[in-house]
Amino acid sequence: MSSDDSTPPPTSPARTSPNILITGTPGTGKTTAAGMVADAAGLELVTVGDLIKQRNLHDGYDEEFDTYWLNEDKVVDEMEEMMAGGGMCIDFHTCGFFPERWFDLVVVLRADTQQVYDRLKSRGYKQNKIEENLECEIMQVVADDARESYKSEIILELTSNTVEEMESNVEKIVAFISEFRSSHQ
Ligand code: DAT
Repeated sequence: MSSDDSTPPPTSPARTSPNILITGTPGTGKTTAAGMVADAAGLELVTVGDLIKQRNLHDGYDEEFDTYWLNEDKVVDEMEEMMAGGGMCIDFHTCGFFPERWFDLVVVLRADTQQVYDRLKSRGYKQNKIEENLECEIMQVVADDARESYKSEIILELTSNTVEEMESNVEKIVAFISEFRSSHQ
């Protein structure tokens, strides 16, 4: 064996617990699933939308769409240190700007447009914001972003229309985490 064989590639840092990204259009169930995964597997949960508001990682507020203008550089700088040790469960509705090296599994949640509509409506979203998100789900914007940004082997696309699907999704993700931990000790 040459000495090079023992050097891990720079894209595979020696994490003993994985970093998981749970992404998808708003209303697909990310925050619910991420909370369940973090609880069940003992990962630290970061809801990036909350982090952006709490630490001002934005470029102001967009009145029309009732949202903050994301400052990607500020978010990445803020999260870099917390991602370094592994064991993080990240929840955000867009994904391509995160460094590829951060994640061991990228879960893209999908839901039928009727489900997304009902969930966003009951959250009190304005009509234009609901429509924008429905179009995003129909056009598979987040799934395409994930495919362009991460290796296909680490992407898991899961539907989340029912509570049963959500529970089964959480089980799959938790199984991945257990497997990762036993093979990275
Ligand atoms: P997101 O974080 O993607 O915006 P959420 O986790 O806040 O979505 O879920 C929005 C609402 O829908 C919330 O009331 C929980 C519910 N929900 C999420 N996933 C579901 C599922 N698979 N089945 C039934 N309800 C679900």
